[in-house]
Amino acid sequence: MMSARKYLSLLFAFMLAFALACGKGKEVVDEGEDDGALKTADTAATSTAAATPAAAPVAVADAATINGLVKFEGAAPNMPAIPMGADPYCASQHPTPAKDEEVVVGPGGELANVIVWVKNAPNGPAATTPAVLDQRGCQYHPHVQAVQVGQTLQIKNSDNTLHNVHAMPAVNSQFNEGQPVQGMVSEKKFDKVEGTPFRVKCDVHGWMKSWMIVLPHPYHSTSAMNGTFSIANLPPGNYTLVAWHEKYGQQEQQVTVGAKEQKQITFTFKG
Ligand SMILES: [Cu+2]
Repeated sequence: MMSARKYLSLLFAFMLAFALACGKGKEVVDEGEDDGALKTADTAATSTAAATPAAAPVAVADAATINGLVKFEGAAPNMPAIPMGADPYCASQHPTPAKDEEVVVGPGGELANVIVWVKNAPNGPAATTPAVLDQRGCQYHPHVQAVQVGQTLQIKNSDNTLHNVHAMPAVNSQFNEGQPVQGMVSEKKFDKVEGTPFRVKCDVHGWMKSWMIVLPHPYHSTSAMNGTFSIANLPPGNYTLVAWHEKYGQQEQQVTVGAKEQKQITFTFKG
């Protein structure tokens, strides 16, 4: 029974490969007969990605880069320690209690955890690497991020305790999923653009919060502890750059980048 099914699926795979090879004969890489089907499958995958209406050609040779800095002006608020006592495992992961991550200001007055993205960019190539949301030490890593429409989001539980990841988008479908075992990975995708950041929380640990947006392109970044961010491979053009922080809101700047330009941009948020 099983072997018949296996045979049928193999047969189907070969028929599919043959059909694709006929349809795209010119693209089949001629490197011997043994791996012909495999090469054809690769070519088919590439062709599918290139045919996606959202994809636009990017002149990589002319691509510009925006290198930015997010500054914080004023006295940095003192974030309270997170009381993790309700889950002894979580508490045990932080000999020095973890602080609330709502406002993270670096030693030189830089603001971390700001999502920066190009508002009116061409759709750009599809993401080839997954985005990751790790649950570690009963906190989300990263705290904020942008993902691309259709990009795989890997949600990991690196903790030896139960997490329940609860995404609360307004445009995309919500999901609410328990991850009871350390090492579990759930894969999710968002199929619609969602430019207003939404929360991801854990229903077990009330302090666990993360923010996300979903963009149609890869031109986004998140400010690091030293406030820097970088958006690469951007086709030359006139753009609106958006910077969003969960407490201090959203700012925009107009930016023009020429071919191969390395543009320096600074955002300043006031406390
Ligand atoms: Cu949790």
